[in-house]
Amino acid sequence: MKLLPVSCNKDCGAGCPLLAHVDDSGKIIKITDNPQGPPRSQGCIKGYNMHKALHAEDRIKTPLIRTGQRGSGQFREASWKEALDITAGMLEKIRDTYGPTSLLGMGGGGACRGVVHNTLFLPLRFFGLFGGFTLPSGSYSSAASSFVTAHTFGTRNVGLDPATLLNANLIILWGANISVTRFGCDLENYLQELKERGIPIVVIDPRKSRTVRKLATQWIPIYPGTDSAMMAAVLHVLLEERMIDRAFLEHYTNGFAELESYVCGVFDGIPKTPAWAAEICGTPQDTIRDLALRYGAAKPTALIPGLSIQRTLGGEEAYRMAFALQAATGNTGIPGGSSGGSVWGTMPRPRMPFPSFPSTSSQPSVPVCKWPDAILEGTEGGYPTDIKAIYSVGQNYLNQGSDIKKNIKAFEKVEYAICHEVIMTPTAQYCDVILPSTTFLEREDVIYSAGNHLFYSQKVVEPLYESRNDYDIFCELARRLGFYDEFSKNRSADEWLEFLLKASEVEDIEAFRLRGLYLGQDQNRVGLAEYINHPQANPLDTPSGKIELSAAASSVEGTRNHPACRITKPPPGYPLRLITPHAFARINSTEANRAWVQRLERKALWIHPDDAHKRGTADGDMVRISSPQGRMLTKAYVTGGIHTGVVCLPQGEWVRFNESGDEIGGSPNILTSTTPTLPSQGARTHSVFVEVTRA
Ligand SMILES: Nc1nc2c(c(=O)[nH]1)N[C@H]1C(S)=C(S)[C@@H](COP(=O)(O)OP(=O)(O)OC[C@H]3O[C@@H](n4cnc5c(=O)[nH]c(N)nc54)[C@H](O)[C@@H]3O)O[C@H]1N2
Ligand SMILES: Nc1nc2c(c(=O)[nH]1)N[C@H]1C(S)=C(S)[C@@H](COP(=O)(O)OP(=O)(O)OC[C@H]3O[C@@H](n4cnc5c(=O)[nH]c(N)nc54)[C@H](O)[C@@H]3O)O[C@H]1N2
Ligand SMILES: [Mo]
Repeated sequence: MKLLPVSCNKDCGAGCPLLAHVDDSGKIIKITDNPQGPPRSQGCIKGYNMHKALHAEDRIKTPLIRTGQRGSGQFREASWKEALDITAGMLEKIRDTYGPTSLLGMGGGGACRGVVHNTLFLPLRFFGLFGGFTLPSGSYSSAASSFVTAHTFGTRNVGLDPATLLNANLIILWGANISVTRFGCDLENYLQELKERGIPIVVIDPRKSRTVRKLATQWIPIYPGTDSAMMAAVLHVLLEERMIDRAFLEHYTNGFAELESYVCGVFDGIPKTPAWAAEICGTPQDTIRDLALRYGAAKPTALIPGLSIQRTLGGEEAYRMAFALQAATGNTGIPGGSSGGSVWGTMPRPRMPFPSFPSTSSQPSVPVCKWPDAILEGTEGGYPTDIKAIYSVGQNYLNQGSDIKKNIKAFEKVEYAICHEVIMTPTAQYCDVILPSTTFLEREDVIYSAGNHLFYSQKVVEPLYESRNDYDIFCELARRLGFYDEFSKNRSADEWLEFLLKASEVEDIEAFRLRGLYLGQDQNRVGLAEYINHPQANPLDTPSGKIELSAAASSVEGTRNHPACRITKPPPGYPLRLITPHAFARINSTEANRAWVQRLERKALWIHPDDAHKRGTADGDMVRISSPQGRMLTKAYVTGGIHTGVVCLPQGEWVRFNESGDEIGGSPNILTSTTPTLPSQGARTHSVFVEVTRA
């Protein structure tokens, strides 16, 4: 039996340090935590099951070429030579006929975060050298928060190392479901420790999430998309009770006066009181007031937002209000406090370069959540290019992008669609060529984690079936297209890794390889601490050099510069607010089809007993969910664990239709819309309005 350090590198950014237990025949028996990982780190069910995915029967085993209609699922097996020749021919034809930017280069949102085997960076390198492409810009995850973070702080390094949370007196998880979404391999365990020490942990969430059940000392239900209103009301109480740190605001921020006037109702005659917010948020005013009083008294307080609160219409404002609250209470940049910004991968990581890619700034781009619109409408619709081909690496955007019907039309419109995949996803079904990829257990790599560390992931088995590394696939295509030398620099993937490790800050590479862990020097970093400690020496890269609480650039045209509450109410006919959170046992849609994942996830619509009763629906009934975009059938899960007026369907299930055109696979993106939140152009998958009826 051998024990080999590996690292899960799924898109929760946890990058968990794990150990593969390999028997004498080379078979992986199980995957457990690597005891040499960083303090309090722990993997989860996703990583522990990776060997099942590795050996799963339904892996794509050979290259496949489509034979039936797009979406029919009819393919024939092909040799690598044939598949690569066909793919290179398609790329060449597109480049010669329409120019390279008619290719939509979709590199995985982050399906794989390896240094070499990286589904985001490798495609950018390839498409850049190909001559250009149309870039889906921003991310589904965090477009709105990234946008306002940059304008407010002038840096994205606003996170923290979780060890610093041990100094906190109060934790507010605002729409953050850490026990599921992780945001690092150790954050959950630090929060657990705080709970054991008696530190209150408040979770604000429309539903009783796993985090509410495991970590919370208080659950505050709220209507989705209304967080900025509750935050404004909290600020109102803090102002009224003189619990504001005026000196801190004066010293470190610009623009608070405007926000204060807004909160007090100077502009619109509406003071943003708890009574005002109670109706908007569906949360009792006493609960809001009590939260504010405890918040004001309990310094240091760490407010940790989920990304959920910004994947809403007006989600930019929720983040801006959170920044303002933390500054107004003097909690920014101190141990035990936080900036109010995202803590996920928002601190520098150890120096470890990756194969570089040509700058994407000169490429035509479309906001990622509008990719199907860009294909369907093209230059006539005001988009920069007419897209003729899709190249997708490590993503399932037909399913994961909003408005699946539109996505299908977009895939049907292009001349060619190509993907690298591990399993036959709904997106792969719509491709002309599918090139089978390896999983991380089949390759050697270093994994970027969410914290100040790196993980080494040894190759445990040789690539199974005929699968190949994405890197090797690109090399073969680059050879056919005439830029192999530039793309590969004549290095194999393993030679790249060696080369990059030598350029990294890791000194003892062999020890790193054997232990699986490299710890950066400082594990107690708080974002913005340098600025807070020495503001003159370290001004922020903002117009005032300070935290810009009222930045013109982060407001919508025609509105004021300060954070404001932009709340969308359910429109007539669609009275329920649907949220589509991330599921526990899988990452996004990856492996949603697998039996062991299905057993762990309830495929059903969460609905409150009052809402179910109004609709004559009982637990387990089939219900029809309708939105302006589409309709679907699923089972009802009637539970007091969700706010009235809100329903919940976890994202990621694979789309399937019955003969009447109803979605029956459980994929909520049949209901979502590509109309983004502005000005960030971010996805708003937690602002979906629906009606539910008994089917
Ligand atoms: N297990 C697992 N982990 C993951 C992922 C996964 O698919 N599975 N995906 C990864 C990725 S790609 C990302 S981007 C992140 C996503 O991270 P998040 O966006 O933070 O995750 P969500 O699950 O969408 O939402 C977190 C919680 O917020 C609640 N919520 C929804 N809308 C609102 C709202 O308007 N206000 C408030 N207060 N709460 C709300 C949800 O009920 C949920 O419990 O997670 C990462 N981690
Ligand atoms: N309704 C709703 N929709 C959402 C969200 C939501 O909250 N609600 N969240 C959005 C968010 S935040 C995100 S990030 C997106 C995520 O959506 P996607 O980026 O599409 O992510 P996955 O669904 O995980 O798909 C990743 C694919 O990569 C494949 N893969 C894994 N490893 C490799 C590899 O090494 N090489 C290759 N070539 N392929 C590999 C997997 O098999 C899988 O099919 O979904 C978005 N969609
Ligand atoms: Mo994401």
